[in-house]
Amino acid sequence: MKLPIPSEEHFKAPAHDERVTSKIGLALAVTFTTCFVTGLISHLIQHPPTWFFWPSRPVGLYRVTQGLHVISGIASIPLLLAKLWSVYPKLFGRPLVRSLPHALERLSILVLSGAAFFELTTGLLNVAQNYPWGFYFPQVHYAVAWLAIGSILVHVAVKLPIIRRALTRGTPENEPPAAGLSRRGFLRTTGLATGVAVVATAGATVPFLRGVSGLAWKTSKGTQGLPVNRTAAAAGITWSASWRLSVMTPSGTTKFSLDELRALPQTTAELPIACVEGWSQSATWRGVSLPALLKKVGVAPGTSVRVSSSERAGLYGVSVLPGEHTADDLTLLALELNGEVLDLDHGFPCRIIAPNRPGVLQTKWVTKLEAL
Ligand SMILES: Nc1nc2c(c(=O)[nH]1)N[C@H]1C(S)=C(S)[C@@H](COP(=O)(O)O)O[C@H]1N2
Ligand SMILES: [Mo]
Repeated sequence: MKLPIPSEEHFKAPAHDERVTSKIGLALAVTFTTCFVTGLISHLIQHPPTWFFWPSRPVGLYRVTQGLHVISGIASIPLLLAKLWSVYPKLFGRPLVRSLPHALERLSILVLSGAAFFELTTGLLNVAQNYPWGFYFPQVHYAVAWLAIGSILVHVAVKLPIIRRALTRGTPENEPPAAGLSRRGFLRTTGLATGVAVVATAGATVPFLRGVSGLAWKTSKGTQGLPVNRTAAAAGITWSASWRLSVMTPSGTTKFSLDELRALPQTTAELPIACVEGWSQSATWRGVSLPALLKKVGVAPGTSVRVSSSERAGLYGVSVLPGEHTADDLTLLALELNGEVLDLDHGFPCRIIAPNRPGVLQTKWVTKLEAL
């Protein structure tokens, strides 16, 4: 028996109505734009061009932008699936290609869906700290983000007349009730699925949702009440009493033993670790304030400083503190966490903790500071 090939005309369910597609598209535009902008901010902080400025206050701003990045990304997943469901009958539109503009439009939708899907799945796997690929995630995720946002802009521009028509047209008075799930039902289900996805994961970064987010895998259960991303064992870190911190300036190198650092005035600060992988948590840190340490070796606070750790391999053993941060008294070379000497997993003997920065730049196991 030969099955009839369905055509676009066979799909009459209300979920495929252009008003549904447009409403979900509007929600998707909001979540995707939020995700793009916050992702761009995160990228710029980690790879700052000369024109870029990121303040050191408010201390939790990055925690908010990166939290929004992950939450808007997660919200986009059910929205994208619903949108694709809503428009998939178009796949059966015949003829396949009507004209050159039509062919281009179809191609752009292919690029758009592919790029959006790629961003959402790689982002989700990144949040789950699962890297089943051979490429360097941040670069590829960043490059494809431009592809996605560019094709979204083209798509919206091309569809603007339909979107406008669909969003301004009310429900006709005498519309016959359609079979199956209603338009409103489909929209409500989509909204519910989006809400559930967000609530299930947002506890990784939103404190009051911690108890209800079943999928918030990083919690305060880590050592000293704070999750650990890379353990000392994984980073191959051991410590010996001969450890010294080297502070290098144009006029020479000063070395500090751990006891000498402990003897300096100590500052306490409540600061979050906000990991680019989507979890964040606040903690109480205590240590030597960086501007004070710089003054001690004759360097003006506000000079940028390269921080190196004793980690030989790995991508996160070195970071650069920009001037805004080396001038801020809350930027610490921390020796204590939540009232205890830093655990080796949190960077013993000392680590950088600075306000309003991505976790990946909060270098642990510091051995060297260089005034640049
Ligand atoms: N030397 C070094 N510092 C590092 C890392 C690392 O791999 N090596 N990981 C960073 C990342 S990605 C994060 S989120 C924070 C986590 O700090 P925690 O383990 O104390 O919570 O440390 C940062 N500092
Ligand atoms: Mo991180």
